Amino acid sequence: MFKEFLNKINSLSPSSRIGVFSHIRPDGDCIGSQIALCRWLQLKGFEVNAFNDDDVPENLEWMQKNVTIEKPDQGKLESCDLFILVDGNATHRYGSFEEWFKGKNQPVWVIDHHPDPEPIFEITISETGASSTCELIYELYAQDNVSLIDPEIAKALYTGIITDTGSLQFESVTPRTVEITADLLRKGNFKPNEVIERIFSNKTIEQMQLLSASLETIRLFNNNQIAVMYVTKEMLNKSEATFSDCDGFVNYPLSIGGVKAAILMKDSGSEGIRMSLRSRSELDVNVWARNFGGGGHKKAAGAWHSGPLENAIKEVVAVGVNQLKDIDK
Ligand SMILES: [Mn+2]
Repeated sequence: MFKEFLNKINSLSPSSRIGVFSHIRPDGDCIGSQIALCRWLQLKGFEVNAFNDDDVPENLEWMQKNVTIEKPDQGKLESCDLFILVDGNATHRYGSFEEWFKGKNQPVWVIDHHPDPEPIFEITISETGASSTCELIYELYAQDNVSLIDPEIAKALYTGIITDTGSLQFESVTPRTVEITADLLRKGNFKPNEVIERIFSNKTIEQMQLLSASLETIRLFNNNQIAVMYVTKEMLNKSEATFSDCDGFVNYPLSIGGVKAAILMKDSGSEGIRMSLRSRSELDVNVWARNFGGGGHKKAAGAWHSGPLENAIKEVVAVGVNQLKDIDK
């Protein structure tokens, strides 16, 4: 999987500077894979910069020990000889980098597990069968020298696998994923709760109140097969929460018996509605999201609608209902 990648890395001058990007609105998998890849590159002797336009979420900040994720700027970007993007396979997922990189000569590589990579990268490691990008970074270590994985790296990779698989519950989990997870626990010499509590047990009362209000918005469509839940700006104001507090909310409507797919709509009024689509059936939400300028995986995707909310619900649900009809044929 990493043969060409390793050959090319090993042929770089040791003084090369490598810029590693994680995608905007970062999650556990992209930050975990970014940190673990940066550590590997550092251990190989390279100069490394870790970039993201956005702040690292509070519950993931602890991962930055030997690697600090910084905002990209002109000077730092110019000084990089190579860029590696993790956990997103299109340049628009990397914020300002997309504009900056136009017309530049530095090679760009990508390591990712989302379908349909943009065909523009010098090296594309694209494994849609992998549970997470962190699983792929583990394979990079395994193909190079697995004993380089220390507790810091193990915890970063573990975090990404856990967050991208709903704690090893999703269809994307294979025996290999579980083997890797076990090996990370061994190499990192830590207990799962040590990491899990840092990631998940950090909810605020504002978030709980927002969740409570959101649950009341759940509506079911098409014989209770599609669930829609929403959060509006007014709801945020009332509970003094932010849209980032809605992380994971979509799993509640998705867990209703008989529901095949669920959507969380985050309505910012004039700025439109961001949507998270989740499936636990053959309904492909990547295809669904592509109707609304988005995409992702079969089971998890994101999209956008200009609003207003009731129109969005009507139009988005209609597309899902049609997809269900095609499946039933
Ligand atoms: Mn991922």
